[in-house]
Amino acid sequence: MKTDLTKLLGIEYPIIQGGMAWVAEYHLAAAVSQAGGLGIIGAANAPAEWVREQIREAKKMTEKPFGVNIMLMSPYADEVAKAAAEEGVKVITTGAGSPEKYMEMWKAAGIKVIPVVASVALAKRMERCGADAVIAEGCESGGHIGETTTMVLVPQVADAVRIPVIAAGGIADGRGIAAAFMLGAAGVQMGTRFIAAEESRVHENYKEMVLKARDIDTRVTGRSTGHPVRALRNKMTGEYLKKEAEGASFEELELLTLGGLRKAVVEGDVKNGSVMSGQCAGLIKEKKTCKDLILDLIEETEKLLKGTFFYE
Ligand code: TUI
Repeated sequence: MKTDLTKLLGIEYPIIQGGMAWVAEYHLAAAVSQAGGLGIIGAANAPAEWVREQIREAKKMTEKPFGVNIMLMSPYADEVAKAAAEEGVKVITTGAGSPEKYMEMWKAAGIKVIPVVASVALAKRMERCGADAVIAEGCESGGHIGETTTMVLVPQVADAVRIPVIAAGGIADGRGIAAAFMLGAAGVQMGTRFIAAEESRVHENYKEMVLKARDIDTRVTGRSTGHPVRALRNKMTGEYLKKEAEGASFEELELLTLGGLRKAVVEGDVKNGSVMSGQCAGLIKEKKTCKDLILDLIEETEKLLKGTFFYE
């Protein structure tokens, strides 16, 4: 399947795996790249040494391109930005901020830079400062989110920039991918769907919770603090939202989430931890290997697109 995105990155299928904190480690990233998509190692809040090690391990598992996601709110963002360039990573995606100050260094190293944006204004700014593509991420996504849905963000970003647009947020099957193309995207980024991949090292309790989730099971905490985060509803989100409604301070609320993602992903504490997930969890019913998942997604997408174009 050829699109402007597969051509830009030299990959077989226009599917990027989200750079999820704690979840997107090298086993998952290498499996996605081996299957013809673009795997991503999520640097999240980790120091540069951890990221270097991850990149080296991924290279042992695949010769295909993979990327690193740099979470710009991380205290280690500067050193990780430099380390990723030194390790010869082919693609960098960024989240939770603007990567303008690293752009010159990354472009000089020949890296394809793809920032995640949640608004048209940031998409335009990213194109001006040399981004190769943008990921337009709607608020159906898990984790840290913006205000606008995928359905309305993607076509507005596609109208505003000439570089390829990748749709993210709410996409978990071939119908979502086909819809993203209709909205003007050249590819998709999927996060939650890959949590339930066989190769993902996420705790079984977390995977089970994603597989069992229904349409209405996510909650957004932190709207009042300016750090909205979407996760599956549990004891933690219940307590958080109650405290938030009572006007609790930022510090008190932070105590409830601090280390919460690690608790859920690594320890499997899906009651007190933060089980970050997109709204599309309700669409995900089974675990699959990355290879089966990507091949099934592409087959379903192609079938739908053919149906669309032959319709009279
Ligand atoms: O970054 C994400 N999703 C994330 S990061 C993350 S780590 C975390 N852990 C605990 C608490 C908080 C975060 C979990 N999920 N997605 C990409 C994304 N970027 N979504 C929205 C944005 C965004 C928002 C505003 C990007 C830029 C922006 O404004 C930048 C500017 O300067 O205007």
